[in-house]
Amino acid sequence: MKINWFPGHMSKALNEMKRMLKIIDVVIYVLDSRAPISSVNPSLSKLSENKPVLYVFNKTDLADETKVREIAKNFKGEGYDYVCLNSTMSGAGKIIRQKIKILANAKIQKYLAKGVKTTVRALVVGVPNSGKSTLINNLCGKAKAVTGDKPGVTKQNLWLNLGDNIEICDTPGTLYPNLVDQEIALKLAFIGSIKDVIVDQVELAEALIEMLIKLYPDLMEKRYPSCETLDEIAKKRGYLTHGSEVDYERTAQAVIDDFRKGRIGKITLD
Ligand SMILES: Nc1nc2c(ncn2[C@@H]2O[C@H](COP(=O)(O)OP(=O)(O)OP(=O)(O)O)[C@@H](O)[C@H]2O)c(=O)[nH]1
Ligand SMILES: [Mg+2]
Repeated sequence: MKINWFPGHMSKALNEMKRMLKIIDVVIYVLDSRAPISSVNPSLSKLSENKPVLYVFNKTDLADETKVREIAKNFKGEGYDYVCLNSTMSGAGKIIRQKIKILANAKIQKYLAKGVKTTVRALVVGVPNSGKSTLINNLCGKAKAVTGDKPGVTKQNLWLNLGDNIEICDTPGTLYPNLVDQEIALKLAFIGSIKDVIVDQVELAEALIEMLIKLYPDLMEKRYPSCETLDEIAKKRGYLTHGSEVDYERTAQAVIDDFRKGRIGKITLD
């Protein structure tokens, strides 16, 4: 199985983001804490290399917090910083506002010296489904951006005024033209960043089980006692077709869904 997903709207979105860069003061880079390193997209990193960046380790409620904090520590330095949060929690936006102001402080002070209160413009980027639109709605205090439990929901840029002299732009989730590293591709597929219809769900679930048994054996044993394969999980749960054959598709969906909903536990795969 070779996983790659780079539809036309992503290429268009990346080009548009490049064009917009000159009016952007801060990039808000939303990562999925269940696979934070894999959700660093080289195209987006290149785009933001000369801008202050706030890395948002999102979906911490579903992730292995100790591991996330360990990884996140490396995302702080001159001109860049991070926060770990759950965008569905009310109040999570407050810390983002503060960090935007700190990262854009040079511009704010420059204008203040001339007696002008300038507007700070932030661009929210990230792989599909990482929670960009949810984060923006949290910042707005209203559901202004469309969100959804699948990748590719946002199709075009959306500028919103947050008040307090901050404007923010939601963008479509983007991947990159050639997902060479198939381990990264798998992790992106596990977290729902790659459209399910283009990935064989049975192979995906088998790969997920194999990876989780290595990394989180106790959580797997708790969720699927004495099972190490899709076959065993299917039989134990009675997921069989009418002819009493194992229903691999149904079992695969159940396992992937268990992982995505956090039912196996709080997991981070890098
Ligand atoms: N548990 C949990 N779910 C979240 C969090 N943030 C977002 N979600 C959910 O993740 C899904 C995707 O959220 P969106 O905000 O639409 O993601 P997006 O990055 O805008 O996605 P695209 O527009 O497709 O790139 C939705 O079902 C959200 O409810 C979070 O911190 N924790
Ligand atoms: Mg979106």
